[in-house]
Amino acid sequence: MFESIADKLSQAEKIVFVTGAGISQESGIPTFRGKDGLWRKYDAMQLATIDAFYENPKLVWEWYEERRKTILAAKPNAGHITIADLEKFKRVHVLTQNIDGLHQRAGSSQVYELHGSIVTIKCTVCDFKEKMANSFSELPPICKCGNILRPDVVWFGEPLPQDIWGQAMEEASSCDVMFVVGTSLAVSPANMLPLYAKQNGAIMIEVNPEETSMSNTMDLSIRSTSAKALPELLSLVDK
Ligand code: BV8
Ligand code: ZN
Repeated sequence: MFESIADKLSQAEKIVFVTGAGISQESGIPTFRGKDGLWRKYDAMQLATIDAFYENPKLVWEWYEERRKTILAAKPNAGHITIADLEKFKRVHVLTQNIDGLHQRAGSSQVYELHGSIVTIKCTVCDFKEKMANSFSELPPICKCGNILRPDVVWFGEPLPQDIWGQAMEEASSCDVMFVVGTSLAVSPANMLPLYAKQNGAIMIEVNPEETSMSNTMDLSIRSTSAKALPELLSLVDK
């Protein structure tokens, strides 16, 4: 089984990874599923909305500040690092739903942050946007134009950044191999990217300890964790 995949992997020119919270789970960052998905008594899906923000911006900011501390204290794991290393031998693009920046910290250079980044802030009104230097004494922080600042992430009900989404669809539709790693594929439109690759005849490989809605359409679906399976799998690529 792996032999046939090994050949395809070695022949592949462009390899695309679609990743979700699961690839950062072994770096100590909670996923959105089950007990992980709860903060205080709030469901992540509730808090990650523009309505929740305007209803209680201080609460939403406290949630993001806590997540940012966890993320800045975390380190990329063998899953992130293996993907970054592969760039030495193959054209690699990472289409991630994660806002934690761990792919970039592992050394990946072609990372498309579909849902934004927790280390960038922007104004709710003017076009002010910058990387966060340090924590804010006051929450919610106020922009120099007098309006409140928000994390530069995509909340439910908000469109993805069109330029990044356009490029992501492009890469997904023109790859030879797509790895779908650590995502439940529960959130759209990101969960459509594997369909574009499948339609383009790409080899589809999934890494997830649990089955997902697309497991039975994969060429290979590995029930393991990303930090364990990705180094093994990518060791098959003859360098
Ligand atoms: C939009 C940023 C349109 C913020 C996020 C009803 C039906 C269908 C769709 C909808 C609907 N109602 C609304 C929608 C659309 C909605 C949506 O999909 N809702 C879902 C909940 C049904 N989508 C949107 O709103 C999107 N926008 O559609 O806009 C539009 C167009 C024009 C004008 C106006 C509007 C915006 C979606 C983006 C929301 N922002 N994040 C933040 O992070 O705070 S989504 C967030 O949740 C993540 O980014 C990620 O996308 C998602 C969580 O999914 P995963 O990453 O997959 O994580 P999860 O915990 O679910 O699963 C982890 C997996 O890893 C599991 O399978 C587990 O088994 C596995 N795993 C665990 N450990 C490991 C592992 N795998 C490997 N190794 C391990 N160690
Ligand atoms: Zn402003």
